[in-house]
Amino acid sequence: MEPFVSPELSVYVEDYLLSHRNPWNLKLHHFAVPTFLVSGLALLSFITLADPLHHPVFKIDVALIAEMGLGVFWFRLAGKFGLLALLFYGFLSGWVRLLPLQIILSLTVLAYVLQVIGHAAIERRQVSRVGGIACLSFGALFHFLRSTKIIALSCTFFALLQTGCTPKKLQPEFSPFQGQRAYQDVETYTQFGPKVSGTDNHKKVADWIVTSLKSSGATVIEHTASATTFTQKKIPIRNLIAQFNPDHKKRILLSAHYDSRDIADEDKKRKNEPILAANDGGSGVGMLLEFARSVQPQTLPYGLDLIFWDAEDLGRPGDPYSYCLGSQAFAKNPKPAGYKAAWGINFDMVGRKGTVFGIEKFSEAYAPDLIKRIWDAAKAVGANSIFGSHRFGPVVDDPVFITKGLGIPMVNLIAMGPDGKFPPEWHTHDDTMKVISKDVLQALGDTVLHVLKNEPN
Ligand code: 1BN
Ligand code: ZN
Repeated sequence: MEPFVSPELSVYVEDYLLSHRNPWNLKLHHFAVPTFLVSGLALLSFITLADPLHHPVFKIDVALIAEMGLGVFWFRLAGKFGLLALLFYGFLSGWVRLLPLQIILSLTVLAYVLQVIGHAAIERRQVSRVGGIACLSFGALFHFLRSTKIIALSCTFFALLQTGCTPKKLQPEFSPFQGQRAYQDVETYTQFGPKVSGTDNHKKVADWIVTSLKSSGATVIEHTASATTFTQKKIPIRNLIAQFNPDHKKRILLSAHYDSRDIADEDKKRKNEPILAANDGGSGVGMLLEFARSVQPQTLPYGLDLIFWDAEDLGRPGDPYSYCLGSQAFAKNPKPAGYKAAWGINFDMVGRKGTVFGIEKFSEAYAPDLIKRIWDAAKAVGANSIFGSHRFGPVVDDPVFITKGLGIPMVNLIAMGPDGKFPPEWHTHDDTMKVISKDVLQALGDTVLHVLKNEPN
């Protein structure tokens, strides 16, 4: 049966239903016909004043019953928003006169309105929500004034269409992760020379990262502070934060440090000279810059933050709190203030040939579900060769301060073998491009994008 509405309106409504959640795949006429039938019945009862269901106390009439019936339709079609909108309408139009019920309904309405406002802000659907609320108010007003019920019903109809339908679930999409481009970034990173916090090279690499992030469309903010190293040197801290969908409340965090160590204390020669840090600095930077390029923020039902920690590697061996000065400063005084994310992954020394990631014990204690998701994702994308089952640590690294300070569960992906040792070039002058593998970067990128794509809505 064709809908009793103009073709233009029919196309508009059908389009609307197609692009929104519509679990029973309802078509306009599935509810337009009953709407008009019951509206006619209501109008008839109103004109003739013959209201067989009239009750003096509860003020029940045919229209109420009819609209409650429609409410069931809408509840199926539109979920709780549709039903709550209907209750709101019923309340306003004075049908429900029992005080306790009115109080409950008032609270429900308040919760509903807050939820609508919240959703509108998050989903940027202000126009349709506002339109819905406007229609709803008109409907209620008409009914209050006891004008023609068909007008009231029509308003309710459109109000529910507007407010009741929730947008289709977003399917997160990413451009393919390109290990080659991440590798290229690691190379550029090493070409800056050593990047010790507070030095000229460090400033240059930070500016390069910011430029790259901005060209990927991120909103970049900087968290600055000052810190004292274990040698009592005062250094400026500059954590770099790239945000995608900065207005979303739900956030996911990917992080890595971008500074490089000031000494090669694990080397046999030139122990006091700074290192290039292709893996211990560069690999995490390469991963994050490539994530920034592959993100398609408009498809994400969450906000994504990429944080580049400063001053991770100026510590004294055996003194864990002398490392991670950037993340420690952030945890004390985050930016944006009150910063929180649902979960996070940190990338530290992730680009080495032959890396097999094990399970770091802090991560296991604080984010066991996320570990499972990452390892399962690796299987799903065929990257299981870089994920093993050995457990190691705990390693005090940037994510520990973020988890403990801000309550964000994080997994640290860091190359430590079953023997509890970092790779042989760690904190030596051999940490150069020679140890980096674009295949490892690729496999890790594919894995993490799989996790991000399958984040529950
Ligand atoms: C990791 C890579 N870290 C520094 N570069 C932090 C750390 C240092 C973790 C020493 C354990 C021991
Ligand atoms: Zn290091």
